[in-house]
Amino acid sequence: VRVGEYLFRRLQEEGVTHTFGIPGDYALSLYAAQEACGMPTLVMTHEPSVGYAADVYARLKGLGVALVTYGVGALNMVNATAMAYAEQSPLLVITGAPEVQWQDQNILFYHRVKSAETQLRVYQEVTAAQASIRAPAEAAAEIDRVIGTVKKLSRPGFIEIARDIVDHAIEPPPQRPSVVPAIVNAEEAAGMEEAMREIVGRLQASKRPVLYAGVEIERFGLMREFQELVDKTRLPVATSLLGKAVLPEHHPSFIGTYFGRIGLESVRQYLEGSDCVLALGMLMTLMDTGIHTGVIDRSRLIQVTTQGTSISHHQYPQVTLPAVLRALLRLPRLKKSKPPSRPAPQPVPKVTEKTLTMNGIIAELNGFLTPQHLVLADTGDCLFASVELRADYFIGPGYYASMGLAVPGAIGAQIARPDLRPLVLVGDGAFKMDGIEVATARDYGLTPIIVLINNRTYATLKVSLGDRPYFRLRPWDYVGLAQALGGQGVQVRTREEFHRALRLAEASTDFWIIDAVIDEKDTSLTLQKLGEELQAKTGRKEKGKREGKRSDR
Ligand SMILES: Cc1ncc(C[n+]2csc(CCOP(=O)(O)OP(=O)(O)O)c2C)c(N)n1
Repeated sequence: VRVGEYLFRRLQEEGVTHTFGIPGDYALSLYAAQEACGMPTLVMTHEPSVGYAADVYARLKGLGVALVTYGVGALNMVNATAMAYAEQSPLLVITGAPEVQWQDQNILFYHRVKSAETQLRVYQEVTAAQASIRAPAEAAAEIDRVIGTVKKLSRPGFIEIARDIVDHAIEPPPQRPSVVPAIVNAEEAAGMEEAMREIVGRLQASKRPVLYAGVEIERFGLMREFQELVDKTRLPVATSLLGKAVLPEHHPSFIGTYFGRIGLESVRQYLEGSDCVLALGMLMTLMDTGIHTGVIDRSRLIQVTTQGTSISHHQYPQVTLPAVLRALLRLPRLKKSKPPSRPAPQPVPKVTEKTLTMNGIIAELNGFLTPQHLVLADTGDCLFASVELRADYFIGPGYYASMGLAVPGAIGAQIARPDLRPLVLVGDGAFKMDGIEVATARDYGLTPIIVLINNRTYATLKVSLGDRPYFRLRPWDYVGLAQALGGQGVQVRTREEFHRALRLAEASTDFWIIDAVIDEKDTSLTLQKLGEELQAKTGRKEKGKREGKRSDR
C-alpha cells in the first residue's frame, strides 16, 4: 500500500466515513489519496469551522478527522483543536507538509513561519499525540500510534505528512493493529476489590444516594453500560453542563442538570443534600461546580474517572471508570428494594408572557424537542439557559466555552447521525463569527434548524460589567441572509410565532434560521443568577432586583 492509502484505510477501519476540510497545495496528495479510498471531504468555508464540525463528529462517532493544509490551514484551526483537547474530544488533525528536501534545505517556502516545525510545535500544546512523518518506513507505525492515543485518551492528535511521502509504497505492518480499547480495562488493578467493597458499602448504607454523571461516560463509549446501571439501581441521576444528556433527559431517573446555586434549586438541594454522591466520569471543572457556587461535600463524594478513583479523601489511582462501571453491573444485590424518592421531574418553566423571552424559548423547546433532535448550544446565554432544557442529545462547549461551535458543529452532527435533526441555539454574537457556515449545510443537503437569539448584545458579558458600547451588536437581516445562503428564514417576536416557526422548520427539508427577537435586557434565569453571583463576589452592588422569581428557585 501507499502511505496515504494506509492512513485512510485505517480511518475507515475505525468507522470514519467522512472528513472535514479545506484543501491546499501541501495537502493535495492527501486529498487525492483520500479520494482514491472513496472517502469524501465536506469542504467548509473557514478552518475554525472545519475543526468544530470534525470535533462534533468525533464526539458522536468516537473519531473525527479534519484534513487541512500546512501552516495557514492548520494554524487557523488551533483554537478549535484546543477546545477538543480541553473537552476530551477524539479529533484527529491531518495536514500536509512541504517535501522533505525543502524542509531540510531550510527553504523559505510559502506558509512557513519560523521554521518547518512551527505548526508541529504549536500543535504539541493542543494535542495529546503528534507525528511528523518524513520517512515512508516509519509511516504506518506513526499513524497507528497517534490514532491509538486519540482513541485511548479521547483527546486530539496531529499528523503531518511531507507531501512527497504520501504516494510512497510501504509494507503494511504484518499484524493489523487491533482496534485500541478506549482505555485500559484494569479490572485486575491494584485496589480494585477494596475500592468496590467501599463503593458498594457506601451505596448500600446511604439513605439518599445519587449519581452525578459526567462527560467521560459519553467520550469513552460507556453510555449503554451507564444506562444499564441506572435501570438496574434506579438511582436518580444529575448531570453537569458538559456531561449534559449522557443519560437521555427524558429518562425517568433524570433529575436535572446541576449548576450550583445558579442552576435549578431542586437539583442543587438533592445533590448537595445527598449522603452519597457517586460521580462517574466527571471532570469537576469550574462549570461542573456551577462556577464555584456549588459545594459537594468531599466526605460524601465518590469520584470515579478514567484517571482513577477517589473515595472521600483517599485515592485508588488504578481503579478507573470502565472497570468500576462493569463491576457495579455484575453485582447481583445492588438494586434497592424500593427506589429512592426523587425530586419531581425538572419543571418546565411556566411562562405566560406573550412576547418572546429566553425563558419562553426554553419552555417552547421543552414542548417541542423529541428524541430525534440533537441540540447544539453555543457559548452565550443559550448555554446557560440549556441548564433548564430537556434534550436527549446535547452538545455544547460546557467547559472551554469558545464561541462558534454550534453552527458548524451541526454539520458534523448531521453527517455523523443522519437520523437526528440538529437544532442549534446560538446568540447573535456567536452567529456573526461563523454562522455563515450554514451555507455549507445547504451544499450537502443538511437541514439544521437554527434558533438565533437576537438580543443585539453580548448579554453574557453584560452581566459582569453592565451595558457598554462595545457589547452592542447591530442587527443584521438574518432572514434575508438565510435566503441568500439558500435556506429559509423567519423572524419571530412572540411565543406564538416562535411556536409556529419551529413546526414550520420541522416540516421542511431546508435549513432554517429562526430570528428570535428578544428584549436587550432579557436573559435566562440561570444567567441572571450568575450575574448576581458575580456581582456579589466582586462586591459590586446588585443592580436591580431579580424579576420573575419562580417558586422553583
Ligand atoms: C471565541 C470567543 N471569543 C470571545 C469570547 C468571549 N465571550 C464570551 S460570551 C460572549 C458574548 C456572546 O454573545 P452572543 O453570542 O450574542 O450571546 P449572548 O451572550 O448575548 O447570549 C463573548 C464575546 C468567547 N467565549 N469565545
